[in-house]
Amino acid sequence: MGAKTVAPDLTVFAIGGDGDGLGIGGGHIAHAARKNADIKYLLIDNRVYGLTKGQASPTTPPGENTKTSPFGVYEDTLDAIPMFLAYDVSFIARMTSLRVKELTEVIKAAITHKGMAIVYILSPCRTFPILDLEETKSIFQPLPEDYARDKQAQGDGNGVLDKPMYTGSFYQVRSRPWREARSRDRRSHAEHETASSTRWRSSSGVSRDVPQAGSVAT
Ligand SMILES: Cc1ncc(C[n+]2csc(CCOP(=O)(O)OP(=O)(O)O)c2C)c(N)n1
Repeated sequence: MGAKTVAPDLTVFAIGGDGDGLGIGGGHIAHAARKNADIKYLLIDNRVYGLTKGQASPTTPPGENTKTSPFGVYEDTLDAIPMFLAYDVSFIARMTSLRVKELTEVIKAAITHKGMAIVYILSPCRTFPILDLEETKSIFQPLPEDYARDKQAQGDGNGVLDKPMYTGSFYQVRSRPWREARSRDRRSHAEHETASSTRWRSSSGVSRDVPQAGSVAT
């Protein structure tokens, strides 16, 4: 969000894994979503903490043996799509790295979208093959044409273990103001207020003197 703030004309991507986006740094998504920051987040899910050599992540399926689950994962799996819907992320899509052309189209749509876009990409890891390559190829199906791309769809067949696993855009809100526009409007409003009055007024009606620019508050 910092990069977008200083260079609003840039298309800004954030790219990370399931461990990063849903575990270690998962708390950030809620806040980027409520600001509707105009960033494109590619969350690449290989169902494991790969770089650190194979620990269970929030999306490692139950029963899977990993470095941190020698007797098999016993937790339930985190379902990212319903979570993004609950956060009101304004563009949500799921695709797989095994379908490069469709993935390219989804990423293009995410770039065109004004506001926060998450492209959730299922991507089997060759070193820690929790997502089996052939199985992954066979379980994906395009989202049905009549799929309701609204909040009613929350949690409905979008689970991380559901089969078939649908790919495509689950949700898109076009009319919500995005963070950079809101902050620009807010700033120009505040500058106008400051120019016309030296008194600060809270929304509850309390007011007090505000020092002029360059003066020293006592
Ligand atoms: C706050 C924090 N904790 C731990 C790490 C160490 N770390 C670096 S990569 C990584 C695994 C990330 O896994 P994932 O996001 O699933 O990506 P993958 O390596 O599988 O592509 C961890 C735990 C870190 N970089 N930052």
